[in-house]
Amino acid sequence: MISKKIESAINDQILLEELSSRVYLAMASWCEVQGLQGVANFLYKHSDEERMHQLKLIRYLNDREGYAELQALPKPEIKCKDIEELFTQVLKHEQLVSKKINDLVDMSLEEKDHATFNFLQWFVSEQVEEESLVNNILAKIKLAGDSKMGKFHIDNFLASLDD
Ligand code: OFO
Repeated sequence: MISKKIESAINDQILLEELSSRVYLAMASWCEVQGLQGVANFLYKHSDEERMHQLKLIRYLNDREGYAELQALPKPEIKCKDIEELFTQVLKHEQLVSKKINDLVDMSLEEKDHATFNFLQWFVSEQVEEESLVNNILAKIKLAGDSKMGKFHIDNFLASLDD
């Protein structure tokens, strides 16, 4: 049986993962209409991954006799002039998610909920991978520069990533 405090914090994380999925979906659509199909495909896949994270949390909470309750989502606003700005926003978002996961881990220890602590370790590792991936993409974008050829290379590079 999970405590009400942890149930509520996991429900907040479920909302954040769903929001991540939606933000990346909106970003993918924005890239697609700019002709950046490789970047769009990468973000569509990333959006699906976030949906899987949400589902993982939902099923864990329900398995622990909690109740995963969905909440309303805000409309994602895409405000960026280029893909460097877009991936800078992705990095900031992932850093926020990492912080929230760390807060949840802290709470699980405070509450002596070892099952939740153990469950969250997957998310801790996943966030390390995601931040590293986005940092790598940003470094490549900076290397490629502003030229049309640079954008073309980045689009191909992201199309080749398995995410
Ligand atoms: Fe859910 O891993 Fe990124 O945010």
